[in-house]
Amino acid sequence: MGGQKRGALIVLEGLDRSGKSSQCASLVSFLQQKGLEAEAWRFPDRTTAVGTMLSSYLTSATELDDHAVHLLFSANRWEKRALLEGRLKAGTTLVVDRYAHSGVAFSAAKGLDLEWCKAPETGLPSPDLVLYLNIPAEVAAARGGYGAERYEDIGFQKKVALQFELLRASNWEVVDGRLSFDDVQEIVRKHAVSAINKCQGGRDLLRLW
Ligand code: 2DT
Ligand code: MG
Repeated sequence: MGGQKRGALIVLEGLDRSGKSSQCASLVSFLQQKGLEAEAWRFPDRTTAVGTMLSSYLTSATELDDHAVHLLFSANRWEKRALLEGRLKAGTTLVVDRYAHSGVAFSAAKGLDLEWCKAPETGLPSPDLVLYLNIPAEVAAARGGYGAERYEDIGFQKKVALQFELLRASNWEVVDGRLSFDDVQEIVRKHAVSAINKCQGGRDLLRLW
């Protein structure tokens, strides 16, 4: 046991419009109401200098080589690493909307080599739990439609889904994203609480991959 009770690194992944952002917000409120320390995070973090470049790329204000933008997305996680680990060690659970898995899946869907895409993420803190909100691209697209950002296109989202499948690992829980908001919420809460308990019980923080 010992004194250190760290927070859990919980990541929500999935296609655009799979429900990640709403479920992240709901999960953080739920955990805080239970008296736990919890924060909502998201990647890309568009507030940093690197994030500003990513945001301008995503809105198509600028063009960048696919490899270069991949490395910028990764750099955007590395620049937050010290803060992220500090929060976890201080006992705060982080609920993160997208992480390295989106980084790899979106770039590999463009045709970049999967192993090349994974390499720059190596050594980042590994999520204790990845909640993958699984939804067919057609169903996601029908949910009020996409915005105007890059990648918000059914054909591309289907390719992303195939790449996500290749990344599934033992720390993943696949949740049926077609269920009602409340049903998804209940499943998300159950898995999150179990992950937090394991971390408080002394589970080590692991590294990707
Ligand atoms: P949001 O719609 O969640 O703001 O994401 N993306 C995201 C990547 O290509 N690589 C990454 O590392 C991350 C975190 C997914 C904006 C878009 O950016 C994509 C959708
Ligand atoms: Mg988006």
